[in-house]
Amino acid sequence: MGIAEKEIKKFEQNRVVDEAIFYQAMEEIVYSIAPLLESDARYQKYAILERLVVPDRVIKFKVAWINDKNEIEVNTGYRVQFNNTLGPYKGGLRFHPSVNEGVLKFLGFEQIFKNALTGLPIGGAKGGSDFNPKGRSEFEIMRFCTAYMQELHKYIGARIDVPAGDIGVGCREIGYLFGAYKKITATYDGVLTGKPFVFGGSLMRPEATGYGVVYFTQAMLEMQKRESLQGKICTVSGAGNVALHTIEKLYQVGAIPVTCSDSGGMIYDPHGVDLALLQEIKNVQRGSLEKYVETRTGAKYISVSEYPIEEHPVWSTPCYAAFPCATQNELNEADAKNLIANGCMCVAEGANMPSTPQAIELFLNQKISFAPAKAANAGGVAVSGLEMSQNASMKRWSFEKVDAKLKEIMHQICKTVSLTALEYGVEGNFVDGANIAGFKRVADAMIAEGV
Ligand code: NDP
Ligand code: 2IT
Repeated sequence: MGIAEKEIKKFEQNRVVDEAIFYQAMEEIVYSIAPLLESDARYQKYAILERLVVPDRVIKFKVAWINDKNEIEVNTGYRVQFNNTLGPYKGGLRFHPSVNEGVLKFLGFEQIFKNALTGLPIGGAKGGSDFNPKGRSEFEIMRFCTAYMQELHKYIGARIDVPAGDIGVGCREIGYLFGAYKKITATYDGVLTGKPFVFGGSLMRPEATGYGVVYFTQAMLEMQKRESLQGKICTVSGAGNVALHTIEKLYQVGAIPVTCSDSGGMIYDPHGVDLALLQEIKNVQRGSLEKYVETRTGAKYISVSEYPIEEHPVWSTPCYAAFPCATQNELNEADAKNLIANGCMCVAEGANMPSTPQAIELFLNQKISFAPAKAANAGGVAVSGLEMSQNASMKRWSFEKVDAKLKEIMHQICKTVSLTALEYGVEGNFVDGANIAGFKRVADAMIAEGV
């Protein structure tokens, strides 16, 4: 390929604003809230939906930085500030090569309703970059974060917009981003959440999303008079922050998580995955899951190149409850059929929108206890909200205090979602329950704030 073609290809890659994923998220909400729009004319009169589906602003910028070979690399940075009716914009940053405006619009849109469900004063946003952190040195990550913040700092603030982590952005990256913000602006405030504990992070923020998913699942199963997770085989996808803390909490409640996965493949360990080994491989070595079977010889590693077309073998593993914790659309109709055929009774979404609409339809039709992401994984952003409270009051809370509050919030969300579903004639449908309850809270506040 000649230099001109190479340059054109680079432009091509950056050209598309693929909104399909955003439409998927939007359609689900619109179908769920249709009965509400019909029953209450105010929502149409004040054009709530028309106003909600358009972000307040999409900030897109260049991030030029220098890699370890002294070469200049250029990435695209974004922040989608979707809606700040309930409080400052709030939502994570994702560093992954698949990031584009459409992906961040879907995530930011979902975040509005998720954050509303927590009952905390936080609006909805999402941001990130198409930067791929894989294989980068610590200093490259640091330089990228500094360059990214060089632009982002203009648009955020403790009372304006408070980013946090998501895929590819954990405690380490938040630390570098915070350090850069502090140096550029000469201010020390809670402008990001998920910070390391030593400079203002909340205890339990790293654990919050995964623990919250399990708390929500326990509450849902109890409410629906289903057997608890105790002694049950569970399947989990992903091997990042959310997956590992879901696995940790599953063990604590007596369940047996037997799978996990990353972008290269999956592990099936019939006696339960070895969490300490996983933490060593993913958090310390930052390596591939393939290494797991070098130590745990009784476990099986299946590489993505061996996956059957259209199916993800995590979901053909028999289980009582399944926890998709990797990424969007990772569980499709064929996977849902496999889960149901193997006796799965419960699916709880740790990732954002991991199940396709066809998979969700099957779960709901089959009366599977289904916990949608915006309710089930709200524990992460809820503890981010608690971190903002701690920062604003210059206080630190104990692990036990944050854990108790997280549990209370997850139970409260479960109750709200269940009661809302009942009130709108779709008992047990937590998808509609979550969408209606989240929408209503934001919509009523939008009406009260005026246009
Ligand atoms: P991490 O970066 O810590 O982990 C992501 C995991 O998912 C990794 O194992 C990664 O594999 C895998 N993964 C990511 N993208 C893909 C892909 N396209 N195909 C296959 N595997 C993939 O992220 P988190 O655990 O923080 O996030 C996981 C999910 O949870 C996301 O949907 C996120 O939006 C959601 N979430 C996160 C919250 C948080 O507090 N962090 C809060 C609420 C939701 P590999 O290591 O090989 O890249
Ligand atoms: O999707 C999510 O809720 C997150 N990535 C966490 C957002 C936050 O602000 O803590």
